[in-house]
Amino acid sequence: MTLSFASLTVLVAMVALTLGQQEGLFITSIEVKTADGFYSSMTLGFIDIEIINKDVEICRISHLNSDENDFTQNQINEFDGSDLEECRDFPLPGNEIALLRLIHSGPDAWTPEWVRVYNNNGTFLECPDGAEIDNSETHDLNCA
Ligand SMILES: [Ca+2]
Repeated sequence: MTLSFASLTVLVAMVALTLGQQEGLFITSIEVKTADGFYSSMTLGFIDIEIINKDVEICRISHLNSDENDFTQNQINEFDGSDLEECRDFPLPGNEIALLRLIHSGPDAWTPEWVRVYNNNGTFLECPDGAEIDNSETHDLNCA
């Protein structure tokens, strides 16, 4: 079989595009779901998020907050743009998160059901939780 130069060029371009889609990924938004339980909501506490990618680079969001009323029982909150602080456009090579850490501060506990991290391809990694976080506790979540 002989490949024409044109078809070879197309093939190389397709491979490069596919690799580029995996290599050029970065965070565009984060969603959190608060569990469906009477004590799941949080109004007085704060949540920081640290994300470590597979190159062991770290970004941090201090006091996660959107324009909406966040961390309400059985609700999903979305954080994007400047809400994401250091994690805005943070690279996710291979679409992998080595670790996502939640850090609580303040007096009011929160129970997250999951965290989802969206990339510029429009897909997301989901990091399941389900346990209450309070005081100065941290939760180390795996995302897939
Ligand atoms: Ca808010």
